[in-house]
Amino acid sequence: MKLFSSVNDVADINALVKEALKLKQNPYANQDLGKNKTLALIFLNPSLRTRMSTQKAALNLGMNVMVLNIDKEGWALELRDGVIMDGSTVEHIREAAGVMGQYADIIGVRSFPGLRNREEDYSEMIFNKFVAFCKVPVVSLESATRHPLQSLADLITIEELKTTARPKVVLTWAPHIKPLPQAVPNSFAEWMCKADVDFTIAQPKGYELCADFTQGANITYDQDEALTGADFIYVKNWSAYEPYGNILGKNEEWMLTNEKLKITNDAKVMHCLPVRRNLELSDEILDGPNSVVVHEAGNRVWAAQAVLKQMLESL
Ligand code: SN0
Repeated sequence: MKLFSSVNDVADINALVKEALKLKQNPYANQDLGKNKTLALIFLNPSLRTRMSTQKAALNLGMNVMVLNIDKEGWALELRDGVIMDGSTVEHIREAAGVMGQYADIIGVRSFPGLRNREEDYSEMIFNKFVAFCKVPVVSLESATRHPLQSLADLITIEELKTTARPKVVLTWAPHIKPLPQAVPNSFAEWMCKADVDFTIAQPKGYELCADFTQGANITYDQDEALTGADFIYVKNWSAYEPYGNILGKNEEWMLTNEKLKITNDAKVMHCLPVRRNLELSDEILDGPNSVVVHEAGNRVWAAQAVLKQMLESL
């Protein structure tokens, strides 16, 4: 594997999940594979799970790891071509990414969307420039429109915890005070549409995701209808795709509670984290027996390790 930016870069998602679960059983079996190989993790935005789990995954494979919080510790990056750099930007992404490719065998990049210019965000301008200029394999650590390592960890979690062959999985919108990216729900939707699950998305009117990511999903504005008989509930806020990046009212009644769990099949509750308690998800759910959010975050290691292993094998 030379690029991991979406589910479309994966030849066989079931095989990748199996590989991840095998690594979970025997994390240090491939210590020689990463010997003298270097992973550089480049963050343009904050991270806890992605940073630590990807670093741990690389160490399990015997790799060396370098982390650069380029937004705080690097030179201010210029992304546009053909401009006179007489303002605040110091270094062009062409040189910056090119240099990183000299130091690393694999590069991971995190870059959130600006949520102002939809065309720019959905063209994955920043992520694609890193890919083009660094000239080594690149793994997405969440880009403007997708978070594939998260989605792979989510699928691993569902595979591990499911009690029926084809579980009902519901992605439900949750309230928030800030406009958040569509990357996590887009990505979760496109992975679930390819997985062997019965997949439903529930959201208030106006929060429809870009249809490119939701082909084959059941889509409803009725949260109760969606939750009925659910085996897994994936809770996430996102801002509107149209008008792009907007918040369309509080919709506080969309927060999941124990009362709402009664109509589910004792559903397991998932969230990519970070989660704002009692805004997106109630204390009673997060501290109760149905929450699997910490277990899910634990699986981020095996998702990253399965992907890095395939990349190392193709170097
Ligand atoms: C990010 C998102 O894409 O929704 C990262 C998720 C892995 N979440 C946030 O930016 C949360 C910010 C906040 O203020 O709650």
